[in-house]
Amino acid sequence: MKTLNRRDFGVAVAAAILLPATHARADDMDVHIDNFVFQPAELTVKVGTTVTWTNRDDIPHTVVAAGKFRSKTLDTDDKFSFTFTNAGDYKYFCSLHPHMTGMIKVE
Ligand SMILES: [Cu+2]
Repeated sequence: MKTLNRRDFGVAVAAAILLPATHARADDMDVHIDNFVFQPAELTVKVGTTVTWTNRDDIPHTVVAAGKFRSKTLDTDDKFSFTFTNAGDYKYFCSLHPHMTGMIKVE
């Protein structure tokens, strides 16, 4: 029977510690607002994901999904985060520029 040497054991322990953290971080997604467009406009995520919108425009924007979430007015580089705890399609828009729309699909 093969025994783990000291180095293998260290790697196995490090992997066991690091993998869950890496996984949690991968679940967080970003949407940028650039030139009056949500990018990506459509995003598919798993339940429990936190999505963070960042306004990269010089113009204020908001992120609003009727009855679900509503950001304050985001100035340049302001962020808004929402954690999706239920599956479904979340259509959202900018209340200042209603032609700006996006969708988060949570599955
Ligand atoms: Cu806007």
